Amino acid sequence: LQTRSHSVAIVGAPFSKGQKRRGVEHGPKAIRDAGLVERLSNLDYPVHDFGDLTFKHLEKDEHFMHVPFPRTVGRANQLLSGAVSGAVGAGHTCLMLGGDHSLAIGSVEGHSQQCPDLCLIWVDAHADINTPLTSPSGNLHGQSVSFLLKDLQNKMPQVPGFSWMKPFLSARDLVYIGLRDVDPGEHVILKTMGIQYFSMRDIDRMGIQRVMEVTLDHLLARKQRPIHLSFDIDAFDPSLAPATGTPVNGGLLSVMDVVEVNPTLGASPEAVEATTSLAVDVIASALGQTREGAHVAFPKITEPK
Ligand code: B3U
Ligand code: MN
Ligand code: MN
Repeated sequence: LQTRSHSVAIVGAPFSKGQKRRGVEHGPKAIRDAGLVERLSNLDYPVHDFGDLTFKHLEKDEHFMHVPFPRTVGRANQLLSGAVSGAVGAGHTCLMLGGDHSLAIGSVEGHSQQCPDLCLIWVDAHADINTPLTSPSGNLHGQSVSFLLKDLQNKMPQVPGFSWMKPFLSARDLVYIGLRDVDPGEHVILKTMGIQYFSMRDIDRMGIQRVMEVTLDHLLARKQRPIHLSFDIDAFDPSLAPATGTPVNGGLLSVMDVVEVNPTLGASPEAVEATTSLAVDVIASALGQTREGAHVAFPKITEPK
């Protein structure tokens, strides 16, 4: 029997300018329509849905090198940062629904306003750690982590739109899970900075249970602290689902991002529904749903009259 100490705040971020395909801005609606609020309520969480943020596309927003929409992405993240900071400051566990993964810049930054000692678990097929100078595509959703890391500061150019923030995260406060598509420049960054990561191959070899043990040991052995879980749906492999369940056991999950759900890319309505219900499953297991079911309050085994 368990009552939740935390409430969950939902922040929708319908934004897609961190990459070139449109459609991912419909992610928040698609995930809500897949029954998110009901699932969270079934887990006994008080849910506060803050609705969707409204993002502006800035008129004058020339490329920076080959990076499209830098000011628009910077401004969106500044707005999101304030929303996440507000939700965490009010005592909620914050669930950020994207939108593309460039939004993690603002989400993690806003979280750090309230919890400067946070650590970051990045579940993704990609490392999203290109700098504008190493990025093959220019897309900011493949560069989010480079904006957060103190240790990369001297490799980062001044990107217009991001003067409101400073990098704050140490390389040792970050662990990747699920990598399977890393660019050459990213690989050098991971290796030279000594960042802990588990590729899909590592998960096959070690098993997800062991991967989570090592991850949490790496991040929490020195001290218990809030966890930011940034979950890119393109990471998804059924073996990763149990991984989301672990941080909550210690009650440490503080902010979770669920990003890159693009309902316009599904080949059929069934394919779209498969992805959105996967997103809801991942959120529910991150928030404590277990295989044996939800721990809703159930005071007494019913007796026959
Ligand atoms: N690493 C590549 C590709 C990529 C990153 N994230 C996604 N794709 N989804 C890049 O563009 O930086
Ligand atoms: Mn990503
Ligand atoms: Mn990805």
